[in-house]
Order: sequence, then C-alpha cells, then structure tokens
Amino acid sequence: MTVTAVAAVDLGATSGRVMIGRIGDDRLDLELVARFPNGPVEREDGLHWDFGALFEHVVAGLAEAVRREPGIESIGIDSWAVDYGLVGDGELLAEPFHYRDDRTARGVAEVHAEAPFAELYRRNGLQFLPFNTLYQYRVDARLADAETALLIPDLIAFLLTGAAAAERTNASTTGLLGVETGEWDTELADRLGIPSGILPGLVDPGTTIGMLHAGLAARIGRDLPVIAVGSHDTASAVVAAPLSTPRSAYISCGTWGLVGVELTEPVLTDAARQANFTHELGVDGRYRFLHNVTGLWLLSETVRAWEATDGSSIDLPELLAAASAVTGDVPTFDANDPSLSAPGDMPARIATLLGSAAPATRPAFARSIVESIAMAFADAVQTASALSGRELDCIHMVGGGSLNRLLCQATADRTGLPVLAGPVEATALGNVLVQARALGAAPASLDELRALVAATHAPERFDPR
Ligand code: LRH
Repeated sequence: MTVTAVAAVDLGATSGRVMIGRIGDDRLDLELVARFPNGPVEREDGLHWDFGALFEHVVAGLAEAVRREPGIESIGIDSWAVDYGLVGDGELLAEPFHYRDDRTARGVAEVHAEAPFAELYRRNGLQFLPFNTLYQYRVDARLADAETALLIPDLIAFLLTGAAAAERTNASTTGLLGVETGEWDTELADRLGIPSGILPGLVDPGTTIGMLHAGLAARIGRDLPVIAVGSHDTASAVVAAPLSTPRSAYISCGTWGLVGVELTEPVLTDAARQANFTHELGVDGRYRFLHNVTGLWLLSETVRAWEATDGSSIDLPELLAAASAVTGDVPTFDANDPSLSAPGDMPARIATLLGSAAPATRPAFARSIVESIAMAFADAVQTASALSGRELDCIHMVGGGSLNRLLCQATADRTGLPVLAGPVEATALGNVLVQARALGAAPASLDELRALVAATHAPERFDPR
C-alpha cells in the first residue's frame, strides 16, 4: 500500500504544532513532531502574536518533520481566523495584533456608521464578532504603509515561499468577501477606508501557493510546495468531521465551540442575522452555517486563574472527574456574555454573572461552566436546525472538546440528540486530507474523505439520558 506523507502546521490557542500526516488506502494518522507556545503576548500597545518566535518554531518543526520523514511531499498551514500581518517591501511591517485585544471597539462603531450591520450581513453573511478583520483594519494605523495584508496562515506561507495569496475559507472571515460571489467586495473595502489594493488574489484550498525559498529549503532539508488547505482552522475541522448525512450537525470545540451545519446555499434571512449565524466558506464551496459559542476558553481561563492564585498545577481530567461527581443541579450562566471574552480573572467574572448562586467548590464551579457551555450548544443546535429547515439527528463533536466526556454527555442530554465524539485532531486531519487530495493521494469528494475519517477514527457515542 502506498502511503503519502505531508506536514501540517496547526496554530491553535493553546499551542502551535507541526505534525506529520500519513495517508493511504485505509490509513490516516498523525505524528506530533513539535509543539510550542502560541498564547498572546502583552506589549505596550496591546495584545499581540509572538510572531517572530512562532515563525522560528514553525521552521524548526518543519526541519524536524523532514528529518523524521524524508518522504514528506508538501506543507499546509492553518490557524484561527481573522488575524493578519501587514507586509511592505517583502517584510512584515509590525507584529500582528491578537484578536482578543480590545482596540477594535472603535473600529466597530466607525464601520457600522458607514455600513450598518444589516447591510454588512447582506454582503458578507458574517455573524457579528467585534474582532472580525474589517473592524481591526479600520483602526490599524499601519494599513496606509502596507502593500499587502495577509491572514496568519497566508503570512506564514508568504514568508516561506515569497508568494502572496488569500486562501478563501479564511478570507471569508474578514468581512470583506462577498458571501454569494466568494470574491473580494472591493467596493465595501474602499468605502470603509480599507484600500482594496492590499487584498491579495484569492485561492481555493488545494492550490499550490509556492515552493519554499531556497534558503529555507536548505534549512528544512527539502524543496517542498506549500499547499493552501482550509487555512481557517474551523474549515479544516469541518472537512474531517465525519458528517454522514445532511441531518448531521457539528460542534468544532476547542477554545471556541463552533456550532452549525454544512450548507450548499446561504440562508441570508433576517432571522439568521438576528440569531447571529454566520456563513463562513468551507472547502469545496460549502457554507459553514454556524454560531460561535464561547467554548473551553471559559474552563481554561478559570483553571489558569486558580493556578495563579494558589501557585498550584491543576489536573484537568481530575477536576472534570470531580465535576462529574457533583450531584444536584448547578446554576448556569450565558456562556456568550461579552464580559467573558478578554483574558483575565475568569472565576470572578463568572461569579458576577451567577450572583449568590455561584458554587462555592471548584468541582461544582467547573460543572457550572460545562453545563453552561452545553446549554449554549443546545440553543445553537436548535437554532441551526430551525434556520436551515433541517431536522437534525446527530451531532459530531470534534476537536479538544470531544475528549471532555462531561461536556459530550451534557450536550447529548440538553439537545436530546446523540453526540458522536471525535476525532480530537479534526483540524490537523482536515489539513492533511486537503493536501493529500491535491497531491492525488486521497479521494476527490468530501463524502469520501469523511468516510476515510470515520473508518480510521471511530467516534465515541453519547446517547441522551
Ligand atoms: C477557532 C476560530 C473561530 C473564530 C475564532 C477567532 O479557532 O478560528 O472559528 O471565530 O477562532
């Protein structure tokens, strides 16, 4: 059996990783090669990506991947959406901002004064998130100096190859892509004072962006192509969510829980706008019709704050086991409350929302968080069903959240639908699958790619109780 190997760079909120993906007839697996920190760093002017260090880790990780597997044929990069770097004279002009920086509030007000949200939604189909790239561009003083603006995976591809391109799934999260055309809405950009000349040519997942620069090829050990994947991490995760029928919903659950269905036509109704349901573009022209729910961020930030208070190290599986053992009802809060989005003292902010009902013990507090996330998931699943007119019969939970058994069970209980959990590494697998397909080493259709995922990563089923 021939096996094809590729390198997947996946930049997530808890860490960045370089992995080797191997794919053959009945084979699809990952080998972790390098893991490095990818949290925001606080600078004088706000929260940023630690981009210089990150890029070095990526190159070193790729070199190690080629050392371990000299047969690697290509590289694919994915990351979270919306963040970007500005490039002029072939160089990165400034360290990219992190979307959790609060500088964008002014951008929202200014953009909406020019183009009200209802008009934006008609044009770009995006849910309102205060950090969508167009709001960030609007307040970026360096924009005027830039020749090109590149979202993070495109920026890394550019620094690796010298070729500037905008991969379409991630471009759809900027707010400047026409939801029905899939092309840049240059009229909107110019009207908002965002020079449309900085928006690079669009490419679809599967397109070769370019070959490694000679110097980097020497350092990495091979001359390899960088292939555009679903470079928005959620787009890659949905590729590898083993959806088997149109009645399957998905929850891509990591820091965020992205809850929705895959569509072939947009639902640009007033009701969809009011429910803040987004149309991000998926691989093969699909629409990811979904809503952002604040996901495991609530738990990880809570644990981080507790650890900082005690100087202790908390074992998450142990905490969740204790949370599962809590008997009786726990109070819930709105997981999407805007007060919970910035880094900071999460337990205190959640306690403010819960008031006198706030649980006194850590296990009960953690249980409150998990139940609140599950409640928001259930609400979004029901809304996705109502807005798309689809009766749903199961939910695929992929990403880190699929390991959280308490969350999977609570989601099944609160939706009344079975939850099929896994794969945990859906994003990296989706990255690998799209590269392999471009190399002619994987089947052509999404259905077949998903069947390979299902065959190699059998999900665990949680029935509603
Ligand atoms: C998940 C994600 C999500 C975006 C957010 C910024 O990692 O890409 O799809 O909304 O980060």
